[in-house]
Amino acid sequence: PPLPTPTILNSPPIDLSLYLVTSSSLLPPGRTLEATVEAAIKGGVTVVQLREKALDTRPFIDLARRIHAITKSYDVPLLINDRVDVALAVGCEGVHIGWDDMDYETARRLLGPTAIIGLSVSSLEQASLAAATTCDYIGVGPVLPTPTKPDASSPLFPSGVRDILASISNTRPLPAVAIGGISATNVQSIVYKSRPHAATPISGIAVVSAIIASDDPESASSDLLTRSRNPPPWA
Ligand code: TZP
Ligand code: MG
Repeated sequence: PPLPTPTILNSPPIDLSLYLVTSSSLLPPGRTLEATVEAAIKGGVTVVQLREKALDTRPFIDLARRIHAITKSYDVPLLINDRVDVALAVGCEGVHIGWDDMDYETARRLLGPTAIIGLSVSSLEQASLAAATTCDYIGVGPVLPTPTKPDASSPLFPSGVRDILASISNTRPLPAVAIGGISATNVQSIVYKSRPHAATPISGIAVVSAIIASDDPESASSDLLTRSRNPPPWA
C-alpha cells in the first residue's frame, strides 16, 4: 500500500497572510525599525522576519531583542533571517534560511520541534529539496525583479510560482509565501495568477520595500492585506 502522507508534527499554525521582511537600510530618514514594525503589525502584518544583512552579531542580537519585545506583545511570530544563533540568543519563534545557510536538519536540531523554520525556494529543484524536509513553510521568489535583492536569481513570475507549488502538491504541499517585487498595484494579480490548478494556492505574500520604505507602513500593510484577499477586478 502507498505510504501515508507524513504528518507534520512540528508545525505550529502560522498565519502567513502578510509577511514583513525587514531591511533597515530602506527606512525613510528619521523613522526607526521598531516604530515601523509596530505600525505594520497594527496594519495587519501577521509574521515578521528580521533580515539585516549589514549588522554584526552584537547589534543584530540587540535589535532582535527590541523587535521581539514588540512582536511578542502582539502575538506575532518573529523569525530571523540566516542566523540560527541569533534566534536562539533572543528566544524568538524561528528562522528563515536558504541554501547557503545552516542546513535544515541541523537548524531543526538546535531550535527544537516547535520552532518555525522556513526555507527559500527559487527553483523546482529547491522545492523538492524543501518538500523532503519537515520545514514549516517556503518563501518562493523572486516573483518579479526587485532592486531590494540585487543578487537574487532570475524572476519566476506568477507562472513559475504556480509550477513550483504544483510540483510539490502530490508529495508534501507546503504553506508558501511569494516574495519579490510585490506592491499594492500588483499584489492581486500575483496572488491570482500564481494559483496552481488543483493545488494549494500561496498562503500569503512577503514584502520588504512596499512596507519598510512606505511613508505610512500601517496603511500600506492594511492595503496590501485587503488587496491580497480580493481577486483582481478583471478576474
Ligand atoms: N528574497 C527574494 S526577493 C527578496 C528577498 C528577500 C526581496 C524582496 O524585496 P521587495 O522590496 O519586497 O521587492
Ligand atoms: Mg539566507
